[in-house]
Amino acid sequence: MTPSYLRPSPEVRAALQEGRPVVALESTIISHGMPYPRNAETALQVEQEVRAHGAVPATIAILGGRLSVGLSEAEIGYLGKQGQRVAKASRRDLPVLLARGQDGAATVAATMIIAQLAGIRVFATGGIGGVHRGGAQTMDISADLQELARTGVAVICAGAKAILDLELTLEYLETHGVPVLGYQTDEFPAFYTRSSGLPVDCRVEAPLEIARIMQAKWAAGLQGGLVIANPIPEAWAMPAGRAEAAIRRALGEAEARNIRGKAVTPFLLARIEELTGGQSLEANIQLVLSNARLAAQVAVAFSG
Ligand code: PSU
Ligand code: MN
Repeated sequence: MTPSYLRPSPEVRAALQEGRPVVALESTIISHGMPYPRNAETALQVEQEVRAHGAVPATIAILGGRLSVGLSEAEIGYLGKQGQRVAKASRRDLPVLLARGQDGAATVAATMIIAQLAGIRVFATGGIGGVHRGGAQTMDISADLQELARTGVAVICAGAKAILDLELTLEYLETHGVPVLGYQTDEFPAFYTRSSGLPVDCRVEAPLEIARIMQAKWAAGLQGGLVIANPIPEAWAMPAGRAEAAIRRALGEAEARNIRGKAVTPFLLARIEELTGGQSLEANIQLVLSNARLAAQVAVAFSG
């Protein structure tokens, strides 16, 4: 990919040139993860949270066929308003969007690729994609996992969305050599809830410790990313039974309506929000804010 596709904002470009901490943020969560206008409001709040903790936010999307790193308020509003009318762009979608000069919202995988091209090492999101339930049969495995295996970015998330098979997701990450660090937890969090009953590889207590592990991985020439799993703040965690009941019902409906491919995750998130009377959306917003905070702290430690 030639650098001419890359379009960093002046602020992000200056921060990177001066070695200041920058945090990448994805945009599929805006267009496909939450309803308008909460999606755009949340994206702006997340940026503020990154700033408040000493780093420069870089929300990433494909706009007019350019890999855009650092969006304006108007561009974030546009993605929010467009919602699912904008393409959900993962690694396989980038060539077409670039060649045609089109727009796309970047998934975790695409955001990692673009962050690495721009020189950003820390990325905050809600939850990574993973192996879907029944994935051993359907082979529905998010491209996010492959990307973690090959692209050198640390992804701060609240675990993988509980709509997935978390056990298989962790197996996949293990096979592909991706470290999974639990931030102040021994357990892999399950997005809407703090625990899954599944252990992380290693518990870490502080941002500096995370920065040292990132540094060691890449200095040793080990390619690929890291998962930093940060459980949803206690006050916003959903009762496990409530989350699971909504997930099961939404999964059944997706099956009955024959929803497939990249439409699966957005459908499930929207349905779970309806089924929980908006509680899952509040949880989602709060965990993203919490991840943005930790990511800024990690970016500050890593740049020091
Ligand atoms: N996490 C959220 N909301 C989201 C997503 C993640 O809290 O909308 C998005 C991310 O962009 C992630 C994508 O990369 O869902 C995974 O989609 P799939 O399962 O189709 O790979
Ligand atoms: Mn999929």
